[in-house]
Amino acid sequence: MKMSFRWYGKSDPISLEYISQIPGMHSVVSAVYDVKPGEVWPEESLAKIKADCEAHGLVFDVVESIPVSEDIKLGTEKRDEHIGVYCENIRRCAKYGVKCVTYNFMPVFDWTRTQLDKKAADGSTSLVMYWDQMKDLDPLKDDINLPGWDASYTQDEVRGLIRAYGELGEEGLWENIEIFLKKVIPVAEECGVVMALHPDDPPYPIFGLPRVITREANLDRYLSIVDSPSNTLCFCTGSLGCAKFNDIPGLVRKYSSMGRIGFMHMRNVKIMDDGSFEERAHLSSCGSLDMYEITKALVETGFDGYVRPDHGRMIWGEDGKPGYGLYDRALGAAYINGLFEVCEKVAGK
Ligand SMILES: [Mn+2]
Repeated sequence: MKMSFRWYGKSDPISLEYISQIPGMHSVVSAVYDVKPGEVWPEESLAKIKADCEAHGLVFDVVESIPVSEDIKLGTEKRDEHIGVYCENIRRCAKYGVKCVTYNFMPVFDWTRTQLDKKAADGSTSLVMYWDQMKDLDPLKDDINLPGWDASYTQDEVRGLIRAYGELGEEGLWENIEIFLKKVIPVAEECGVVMALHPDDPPYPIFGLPRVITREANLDRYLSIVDSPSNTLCFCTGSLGCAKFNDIPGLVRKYSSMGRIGFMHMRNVKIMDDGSFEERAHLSSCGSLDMYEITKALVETGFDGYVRPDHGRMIWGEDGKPGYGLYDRALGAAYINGLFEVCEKVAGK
């Protein structure tokens, strides 16, 4: 596996120097963040990220994300143009050494939490989703500003999008996924790029929006639409793992043995009795996921893709982008490195 770390570019308070000081760090996961979905990424921006990473002994070979525009997801009249731009962005990334491109198919909102700085007993903070804070919210009636939601939409635009997705429904979304994959995967194959689909977070419908990247049957369906080694999952343990119906080590073993995991997001999550969840430290004993079994499944199936520690807590007085501080993610990377070393030695690798 290749250990990696997400970096938000020059505006990220965490420097590439700090990232390079984390033991075993190989790859930087980044993107051109100042271009809207549906627009072409300037080559100079990609060249700059590549050069900055190389100056610190790191490799820029994973992109997270090239966003899929709402026009592609909804299948509007701009769809073909946006898919063309998407393919061009894959070609440009490949030209600058990118091997893996992450993306998702979540309608409107990338992820949903009710609080980004929930304080634990030890004083650390993390992202949480509590159902008692969600259950009475109706974005079609009320103005809602949940943390992390795209503030560039007005409440009326959000309502318009929610209605459009309501009309599209799950099968409509699947049709648009199929059109996208059939155009994009051949381009990725040509360029030697692996596309890695991030699951929906959390993996069930929110506010009636269709969300389909949620469970085994749907992951199977997604991968079978274009049966190619370039059509893979970004297997996010915390996203799929906040639903009890997903057996995470079992799914990792299955998809890794098929060669269909391009990228692993590794983090732990604690599922509460009512289905609410809290992001926790990476260690197995801190949450509901068995991180050892997950790593063992990867090692025993010969996984050779990218791994990154996903969201961390805020600890040691650090202040910054929720989930994306330095300290707890660096602890996560060190822990995951340890798990891999043990599993590889036990497996005689
Ligand atoms: Mn993730």
